[in-house]
Amino acid sequence: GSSQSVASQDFAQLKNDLLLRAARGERVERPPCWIMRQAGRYLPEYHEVKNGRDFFETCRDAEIASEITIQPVRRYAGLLDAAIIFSDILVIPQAMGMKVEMVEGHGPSFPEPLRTVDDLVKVLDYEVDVLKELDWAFKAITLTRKKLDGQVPLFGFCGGPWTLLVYMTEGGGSRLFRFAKTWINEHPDWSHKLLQKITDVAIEFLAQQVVAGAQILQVFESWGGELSSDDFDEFSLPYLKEIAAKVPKRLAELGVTENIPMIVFAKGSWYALDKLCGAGYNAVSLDWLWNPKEATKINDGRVTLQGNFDPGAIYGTNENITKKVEKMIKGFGGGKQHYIVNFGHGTHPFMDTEKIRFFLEECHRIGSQK
Ligand code: 1CP
Repeated sequence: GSSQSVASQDFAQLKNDLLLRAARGERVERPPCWIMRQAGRYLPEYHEVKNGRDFFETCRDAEIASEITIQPVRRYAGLLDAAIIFSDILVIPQAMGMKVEMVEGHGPSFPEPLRTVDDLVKVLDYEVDVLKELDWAFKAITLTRKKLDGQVPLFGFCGGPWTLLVYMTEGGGSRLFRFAKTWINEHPDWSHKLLQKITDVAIEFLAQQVVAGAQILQVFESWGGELSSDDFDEFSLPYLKEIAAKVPKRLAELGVTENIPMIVFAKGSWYALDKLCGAGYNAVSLDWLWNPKEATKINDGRVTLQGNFDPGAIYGTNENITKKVEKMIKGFGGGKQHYIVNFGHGTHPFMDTEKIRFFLEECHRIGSQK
């Protein structure tokens, strides 16, 4: 608690606040740039530091997690306008008492997913002490913020409640969503109880990440697009709104006086863009399926839009990247207001780091044009 607030006063002055200004809706000299999943996977220096160690062990080691977080900022010096703490959305289920393993080359796996009402009741009854269970995450954030020395702001993040319900019930990534869909269609009331519990933990987790040193927050509702529009309105949107409404209140209680920008990414939930623009977030992140002009029209100047370069275009030629960057930035109105450059989803392990550099350079060049 209070020792962390004291520590936050020792942080260096932020030298590059472009992303915070753009997220708050101010006019900027060029659009800020960062990439979803910029830390890890495709970076050789990540695999070197990770050195075959278990994924969550790596996250829990503040020295290693902070090093991995800073690697892309160092490699792409001057091209990235934010860092994102190296961690995972599945640390909330872990804090809620569930076991989660990261299987090398496969992804997350829960040995005991929630399949019966009894399983679910156990999780509902588990008392979560966020500060204690996620203590390692706060330490990693504080150390990273210190090491960043004000170069760029640091993102804290969490998973959206529906996306976390999917992992907790499916036991990992999914194609059919058999178990998650069974829960919401057979037991909507129990599903809501779980979503509420996840939401409560997410609010505290996000607020405490800020106390520890995070300067901007993103909520990843990565499986949003698996819900119908009506089901999104029932099982995702209310919880995303609650997070946006309650994090600032919790921050005020914790003595944080700055206005911390919040971004929501609901992958695949195209039908919900209008509602998401009014959900209380400063910015809405878009997947690459969106036509920037259409999204800009629907937004109508309410929030900042973030996105939405097709990560797959990194596999193509430089000429093709240039053409697509140009279309994207122009489509979002030129990028001087209400826009943050990002991928429409994360990097892949096979991506060429020099192509990503070229992408970032082009975003700077084209985004700076009058
Ligand atoms: O670079 C960064 O963005 C910082 C760290 C970060 C973030 C923000 C990681 C590290 N994961 C995440 C978020 C995350 N994790 C999301 C939301 C964003 C998205 O949609 O991509 C999701 C869905 C997860 C779950 C997860 N963790 C997956 C996806 C599995 C599936 O179901 O498709 C995977 C493969 C992981 C492992 C993971 N997390 C992060 C990394 C670098 C890795 C790969 C681990 C490795 O191979 O070493």
